[in-house]
Amino acid sequence: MGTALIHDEEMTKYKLLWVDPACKIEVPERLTVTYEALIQNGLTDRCVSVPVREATDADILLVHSEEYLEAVKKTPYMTLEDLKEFTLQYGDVYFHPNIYHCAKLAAGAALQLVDSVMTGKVRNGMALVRPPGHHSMRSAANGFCVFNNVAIAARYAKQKYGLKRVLIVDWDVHHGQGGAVLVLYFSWHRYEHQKFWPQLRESDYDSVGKDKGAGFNINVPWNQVGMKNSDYLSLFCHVLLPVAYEFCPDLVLVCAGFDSAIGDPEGKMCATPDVFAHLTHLLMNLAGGKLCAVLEGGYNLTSLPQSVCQTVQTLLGDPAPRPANLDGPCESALESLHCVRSAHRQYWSSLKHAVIKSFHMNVFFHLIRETLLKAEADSVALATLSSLIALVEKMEKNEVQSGYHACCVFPIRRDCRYRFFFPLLTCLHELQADVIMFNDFSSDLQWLGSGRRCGCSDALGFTQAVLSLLLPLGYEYDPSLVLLVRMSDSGVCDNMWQQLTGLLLGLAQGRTLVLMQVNAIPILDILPSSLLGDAAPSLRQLDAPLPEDVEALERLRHRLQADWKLLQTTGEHADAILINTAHHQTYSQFPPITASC
Ligand code: Q9C
Ligand code: ZN
Repeated sequence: MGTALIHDEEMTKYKLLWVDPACKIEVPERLTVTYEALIQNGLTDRCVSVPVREATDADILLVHSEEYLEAVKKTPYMTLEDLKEFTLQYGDVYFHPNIYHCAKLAAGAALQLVDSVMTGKVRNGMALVRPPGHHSMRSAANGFCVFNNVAIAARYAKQKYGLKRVLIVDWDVHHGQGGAVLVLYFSWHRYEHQKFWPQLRESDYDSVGKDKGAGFNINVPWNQVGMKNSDYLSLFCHVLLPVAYEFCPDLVLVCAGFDSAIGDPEGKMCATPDVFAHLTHLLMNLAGGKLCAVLEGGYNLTSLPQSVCQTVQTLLGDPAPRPANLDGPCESALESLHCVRSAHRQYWSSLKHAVIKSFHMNVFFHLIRETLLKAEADSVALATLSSLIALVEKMEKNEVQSGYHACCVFPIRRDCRYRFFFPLLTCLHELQADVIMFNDFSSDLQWLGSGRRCGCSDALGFTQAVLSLLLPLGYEYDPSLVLLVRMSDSGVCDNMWQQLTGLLLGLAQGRTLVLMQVNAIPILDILPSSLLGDAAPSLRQLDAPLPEDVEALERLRHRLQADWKLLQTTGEHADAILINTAHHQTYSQFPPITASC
């Protein structure tokens, strides 16, 4: 369906006109090098180019006060001295005679992107804008930002298209101040126990939103610099994605700041540009694929363009590169992860069981491998295996990226040349259980959900198992091929299958092989499209999973986390962390408008 790219050279036509060390990194080259890199990589040609427009007063007033807008309107006519003085009333921002024009274009670009996605002209897209937006408040410029582009876009989308649920994912390294406007706002940010700019108490994990908005503000404070790919991906798997799937957004907006990438002078983090391919991919099956990314920060002129290219390439449907050195989250990240999950467990059923710490280990796990290995002896299985090998060889030669194969038995063999990764879904009648088996040939991992409830009635339980168990395992295992087995009696509904397939395409550079039992006919129509990267249909709002299922899942995750670091959600010293929910002090300069959900 296409990917929109919005860019206009006009937004490079303002800059800092005086000496200010705090602002010198926000330069026009940020946009020029980024756009240049997109051209070099042939990505501009593959995108649908959408023109910018100026946001109207009415658009801007969706978020900002009239007094503030009127004040900014005067800046094009100010002298240098007046501009300097005007700037002084705000923090870490500068004005220029052309910045009002650019700020209108930046907000307008975000709105054009929303329109292109909501009218179905494209599936998703990215807007390259200056000035950024997420720090600006109702009546104040701040942190290089004049108007809050994404907050305006969110309100506009709700108003114009009647959307109920908008998810804003702010992966910029700074805490955005404008997210209070609505809906579900997720932000991770360099915090260092409130030592880092903007040093707000309200950026901490226990600021969860107020009144009707409680639980809709998810803050992840990074209390150390140097966070890596593993830290980012575990946050996605164990916090953002479970909540996002439960929230079930109609639209996903990304405050796409790349100062969270390696080499950035502001962020001082160590995540590599390719992690943004995965962050993007993991969001692309929400909201039926409707995702709008709007540039925010990013000041390293090498990692910024590389990260934007990774993002756009993924939006276009290219397979994400194998994630580099996922060695598990660091202790400080785990502490943040644990605190966020604890602070939000009362609002999200997917996090309800987040703080279970000790278990009775007498839960029994059925071994099913023997059952499956019996298939090896079967000649039909061997025939199937040879056609599979032919498919896999094609994949190895890059002739095909993914494939599917219908068969009646499943040849599971130990002696293959590949690091196989088997998420295997089945329903074993004699055991009365749904089974998810992750087989790495050295350990069998199974989650047994309750067998009585199958299909979409337990979609949330299934989703949680996929997000918090299967995905992190998959990322850490780093398979060269994903083999996905669907038995006819798996009891998992088609939508869920498409979600699962879509999410797993982020592994193994998209090399996914689906095996289906032949009588699973209905899936034949839809599977190829999810293998080709089409967005999975949204799951609609899901019922809470059965507590015993979530507990079983948590127990399993707990048992396995000694071997699989990406499954961890608490640090070694987790018991010593004091969850402080007694802070009710807020610092909001931006009157929160109660979330309407
Ligand atoms: N070294 C955006 O990324 N300066 N704005 C902080 C601490 C403000 C960043 C100074 C940084 C604003 C959109
Ligand atoms: Zn930033």
